[in-house]
Amino acid sequence: MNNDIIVAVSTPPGEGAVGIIRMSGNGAVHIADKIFLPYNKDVSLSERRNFSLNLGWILAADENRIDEVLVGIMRSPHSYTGEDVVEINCHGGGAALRACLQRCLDMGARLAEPGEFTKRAFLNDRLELEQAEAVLEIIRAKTERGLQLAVKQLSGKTGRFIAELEDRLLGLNAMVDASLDFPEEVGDLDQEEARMILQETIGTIDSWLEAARRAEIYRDGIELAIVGKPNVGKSSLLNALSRKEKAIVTDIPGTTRDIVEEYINVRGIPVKLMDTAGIRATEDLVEKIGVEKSRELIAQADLVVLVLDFAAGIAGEDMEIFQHIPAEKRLVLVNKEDIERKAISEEELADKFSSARVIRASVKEDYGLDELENAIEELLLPGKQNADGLEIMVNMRQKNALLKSLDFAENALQQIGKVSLDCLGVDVWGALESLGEISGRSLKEEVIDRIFHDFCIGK
Ligand SMILES: Nc1nc2c(ncn2[C@@H]2O[C@H](COP(=O)(O)OP(=O)(O)OP(=O)(O)O)[C@@H](O)[C@H]2O)c(=O)[nH]1
Ligand SMILES: [Mg+2]
Repeated sequence: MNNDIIVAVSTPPGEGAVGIIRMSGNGAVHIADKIFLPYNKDVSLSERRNFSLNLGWILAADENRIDEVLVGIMRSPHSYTGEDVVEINCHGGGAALRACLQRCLDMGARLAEPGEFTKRAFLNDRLELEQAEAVLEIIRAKTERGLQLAVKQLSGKTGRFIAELEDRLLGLNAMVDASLDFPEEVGDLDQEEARMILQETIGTIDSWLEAARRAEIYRDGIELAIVGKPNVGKSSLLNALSRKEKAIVTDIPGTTRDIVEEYINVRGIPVKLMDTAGIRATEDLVEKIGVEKSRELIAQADLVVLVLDFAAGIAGEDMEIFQHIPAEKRLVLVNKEDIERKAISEEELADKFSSARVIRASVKEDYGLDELENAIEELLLPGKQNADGLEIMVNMRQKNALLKSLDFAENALQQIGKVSLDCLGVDVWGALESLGEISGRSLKEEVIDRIFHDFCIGK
């Protein structure tokens, strides 16, 4: 095991009431002792109780006081990393914190690499691999909702789920191996049961990948493009949704030339809004470039709101843009509902946009925006009511492992009865091993145990 002492500032950069320096490694308390002058000089830091908070000063090399601090001690193994951990609570702000950090380095600690405290927690069996990964997700979570999901993973939900899957596949693996190695005692493989186990496995992995896709939306957010003809109220919509006066709004068509971006939070989903130049056939070179960009954005965005104007009616250009938007990304917002003389009828809307969700709104009077937010959520997370709470954080590595496992399981299911037990075993083993990449569990010994346990061979 790595025995050096690592240290880092563990609070975010910038001004704050307190800034915390965290040091981990056996001997960390000793290092802190050398640079710390306690209020109560009779008892040195090394002699203090575990989990005590100790008031005093951090001293410079020339014994001048750098900062008044509170030092917390958590000795091995009862700490986050499982090693001796010292936390020095300094006053926030750069200078004192940096000087304290430097003193720890002077005394022989080294600067921690990103994520190294969590890595040590994993290496010292304080955290499961997924829990360690969840900690990193927590640090990165963008919205409250994303944070809740990360916390859920940390509590071991993922771990239990994987363990169940592994267990089922281990059973199947034992069935295959037993029929292969002890045909006399065990007989042929029960194909019906094997099929059932594989179907269950595939179903579970599928639903898990779906839950992961939902969680990804909360974690990574989506991009939403606002498109439509000039002057329909696209920039007004961006301003209303973000509650800022970010984009310029005028009654002159062609006001927006560049793409204006703003981040908002829709029911916990981080959404990047992109307001575009009004799309129309034009001779103006600058506008033409803007229109071209709008087309690109439609392709790139996860959702597209086509804004229409009750005052202006539906033009050929509107239908052309609408056709450009893939069906699963389409939302139509008919704006300026507040005006008296409407140029768009209900029949026309029903007729032309039957395949899309149509929302009547007045950005000016703050009407219909709630419905728009609902529609965004429903398009992204269909069936949310039923599936609420079933989101699970999965990172790239875990997702790839799941896809691999799914692949093996599907192969195995197809091959039952068609190939030798040997070949079937390879796929079942592959499915298991891919899951092992997530749990970090080595299965080799358990497989052997299972054969002897389930079939009582060699009793
Ligand atoms: N009556 C009424 N006017 C609105 C509403 N929403 C926007 N407007 C007005 O419509 C005009 C155009 O608004 P913008 O938000 O600049 O429209 P845009 O689609 O961004 O226009 P371009 O940038 O030129 O493409 C402004 O005068 C707005 O005040 C609404 O709900 N009702
Ligand atoms: Mg605009």
